Amino acid sequence: MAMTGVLRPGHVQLRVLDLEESVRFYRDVVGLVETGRDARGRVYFKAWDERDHHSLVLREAPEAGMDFLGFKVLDAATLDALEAGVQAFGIGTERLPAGDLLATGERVRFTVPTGHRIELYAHKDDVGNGQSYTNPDPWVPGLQGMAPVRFDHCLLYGTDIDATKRLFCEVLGFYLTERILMEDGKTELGIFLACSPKAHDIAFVRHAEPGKLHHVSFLLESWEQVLRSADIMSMNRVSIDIGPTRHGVTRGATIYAFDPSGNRFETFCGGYQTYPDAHPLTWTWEEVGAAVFYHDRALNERFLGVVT
Ligand code: M3P
Ligand code: FE
Repeated sequence: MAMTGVLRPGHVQLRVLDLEESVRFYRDVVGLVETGRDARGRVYFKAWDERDHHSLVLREAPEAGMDFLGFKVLDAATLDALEAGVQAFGIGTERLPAGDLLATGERVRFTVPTGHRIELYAHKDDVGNGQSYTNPDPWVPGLQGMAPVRFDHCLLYGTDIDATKRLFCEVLGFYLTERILMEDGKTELGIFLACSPKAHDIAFVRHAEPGKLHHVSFLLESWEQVLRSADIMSMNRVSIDIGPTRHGVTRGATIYAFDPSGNRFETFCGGYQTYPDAHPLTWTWEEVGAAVFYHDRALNERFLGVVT
């Protein structure tokens, strides 16, 4: 097997202001499948084509934002080895017991230098995608809303992206796919990191405040589905930030919009596939507009300022 170590972003826990309104939004409008509720009142969802129990967890809180982002790793031995690596890097870790998140094994949690809580875990129950593992049909009838196929990545805003990049690349096995430079032509404003052949599994933008969420992203299968998701946003009076458009960085065809609590989310398709031996792509400050929004070739005022 070629893919070892960290496999993929597996779950994100978001804070929402009104739980039931948010449940209706993520279930009926975004079109995720509700898979459980726990004793602490959290609600769990998965995208239809994911097989692990959940990829999104909602928690009601007075302020929006992200509690933590979890990555699934290959197995328990990998979890132990990466935990030791994070500690050797100089970052303390905490173990959360199996079952603390429904259907999920032990998690190793730590705070990265950008101020975000990141977790690793090796097990989550497989609940299937609604199709058989034998002779499956290609999709499941009766899906609601935008119906993305999977939770894909997060873009996080925080302080020390240089040290976070080192941690992800030197300890967690990620590689740099693209970066955006600041005016000085040296400092990285944004970094795009992959642990897979995706153009990014996580991205960071340098920001004065630690631990901020820019967006949670869900994958759709075609440009037509992206357009349809924009229609669904309009039908439901969802606040659209930008799009449909294309990112220069990663080449995804995208829409950014806001959930009822103001958390930004993205539905997108496309982007390229890559490998760890690919030369990272660099975007200069002069072209930052095209890097982020390829058609407008300019940032909107919300891109750098509005985060939760
Ligand atoms: C994405 C994406 C930036 C581009 C963001 C790209 C920050 O959100 O999914 O490709 O330049
Ligand atoms: Fe994105």
